[in-house]
Amino acid sequence: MEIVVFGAGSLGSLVGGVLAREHDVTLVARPAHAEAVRIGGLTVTGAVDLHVSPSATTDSRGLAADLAIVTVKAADTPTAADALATGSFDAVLSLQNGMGNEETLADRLEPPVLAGTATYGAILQEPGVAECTGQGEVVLGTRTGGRAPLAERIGNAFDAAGLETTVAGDMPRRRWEKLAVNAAINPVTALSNVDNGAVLEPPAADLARSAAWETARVARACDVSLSDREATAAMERVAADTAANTSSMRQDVLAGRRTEIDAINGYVVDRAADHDCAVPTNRTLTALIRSWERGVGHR
Ligand code: KPL
Repeated sequence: MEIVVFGAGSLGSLVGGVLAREHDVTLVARPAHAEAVRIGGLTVTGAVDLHVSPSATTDSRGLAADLAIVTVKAADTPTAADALATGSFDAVLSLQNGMGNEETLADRLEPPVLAGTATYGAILQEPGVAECTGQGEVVLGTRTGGRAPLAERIGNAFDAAGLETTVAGDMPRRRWEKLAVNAAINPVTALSNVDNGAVLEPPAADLARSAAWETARVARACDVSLSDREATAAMERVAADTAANTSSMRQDVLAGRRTEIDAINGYVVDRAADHDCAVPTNRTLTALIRSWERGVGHR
């Protein structure tokens, strides 16, 4: 299968690297990373160990493939969609954090857009080298739920490359579950500058659980069946599997980049307001990260 990974940072490089064992992969990446991959190939270390030679480019326009996997930050989704619209793809799959990305892609693109979640821990160590800091899985399926041959085909292609993949018929629920995972782990680890495993221990554990419970409550208000226990269990499973990982939001803060707070906890706060739900933990975490973003000039 020909696959373009659009936004090959840490997660995109890990996923693209695994897929390149079996498929014809092109990474769309920042200049230094694209150049390093072109010259010396892509190395993945840690829980996944491989060296592959995918194509790599910084030119995101006019690409063609069977599948485009979108792994850009949530705020960059509109720009990614506009660039993808200049190319030709049979399907598009979002493996991004936060809510709203698939809708943005589907509004701007003709090919079918599938929903996906990824719970791997990943860090881009240097140009050309990504580290897998926690085994996770990819879950994918149709955006509104239900089964589709296209999703099965993509799931089989991922499996053939050794990427742990589940094709799910309940993506709306899975997306909220992943939202609870990110709402709990990402801002707590970013604000306290700790690895993901810290949310399993006091004093961070209470805060993380509270963020996950609130997210589950808002999911139910939006008619998505996600219990408090399911949300907490998913968050604790991912935190244990990626205990040594630096969450993507912590990576963003450490690098002085804008975070995905709006698409994660900010989304929970907005949907809570629609349904008159109280979400004090998500509101506080959102305000703290936004305040940091404002202080460094991102707002
Ligand atoms: O999605 C992640 C992230 O860091 O954004 C997890 C799965 C929590 C891994 O750190």
